[in-house]
Amino acid sequence: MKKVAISILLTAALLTACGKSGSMDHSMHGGTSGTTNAPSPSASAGMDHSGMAQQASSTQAGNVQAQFKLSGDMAMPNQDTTISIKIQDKDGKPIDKFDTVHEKQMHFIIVSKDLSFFNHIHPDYKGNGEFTVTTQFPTAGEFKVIADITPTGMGAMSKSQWMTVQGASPAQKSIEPETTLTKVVDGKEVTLSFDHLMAGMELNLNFNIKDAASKQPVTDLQPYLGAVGHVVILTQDAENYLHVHPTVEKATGPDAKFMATFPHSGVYKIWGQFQQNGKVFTVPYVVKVP
Ligand SMILES: [Cu+2]
Repeated sequence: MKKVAISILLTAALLTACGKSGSMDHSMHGGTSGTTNAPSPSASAGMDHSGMAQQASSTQAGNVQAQFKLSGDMAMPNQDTTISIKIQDKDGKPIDKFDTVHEKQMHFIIVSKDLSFFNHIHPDYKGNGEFTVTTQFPTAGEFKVIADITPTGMGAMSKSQWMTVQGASPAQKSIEPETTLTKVVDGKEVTLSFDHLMAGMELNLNFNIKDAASKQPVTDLQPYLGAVGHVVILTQDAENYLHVHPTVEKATGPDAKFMATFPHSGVYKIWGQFQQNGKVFTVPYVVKVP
């Protein structure tokens, strides 16, 4: 009797936790620490799915696994590489229904180990739990691939895997926190600000976008993936993936506002993606969260 009561209590607590972050589609995923998912130099790209990040969260992420596989034997820099992502339950049975979130059933992020390379693409759904995407890696070395999905009824979650691209890796760039969060990309001057920058609580991010030459506010942003923009945040080690959502979806600039929760203090890289004149531009930042 007592056991039943405890389990009901636990369920209630979990439901509450879900409700809180569930209202924001992918608000934040990922356990905060202890994911030992270090790249193994010998592992050929993604053949080993045992090292995949199992990120605990308020979703049913623990009941879902992803197998990342290359169609060929190995990944080479600057060559078309097809990756298959199979989504299964914990018994290996395909999960075949996915919610469309921000116009896609899967958002797929690729970053280099030093986070200097970022790519955000959308695999095609082949049915029966399998997605595929063809892309190119820019260099040799370690890359993290992250699949962001919402299996129907199971909540938003992300699954990731380190992949090795063959050849001699270029030198790693250092990831230094920036004090000035103003960047110029593709003729736009974009300034990131926070209402309060601290770990463990929800905060607001604002991207203010000007024309870099005229300093005039940009007011003609176009919807990108159904919203004013798309923001991805990763911890410095790429182990934690935060997916952030706009607070005002239909904005057109000069401000683009988002909400996120940094799970712990540390260094994070943030990519804001926006669209103007039919072209997407990506603005990166590195911040230290106290
Ligand atoms: Cu996407």
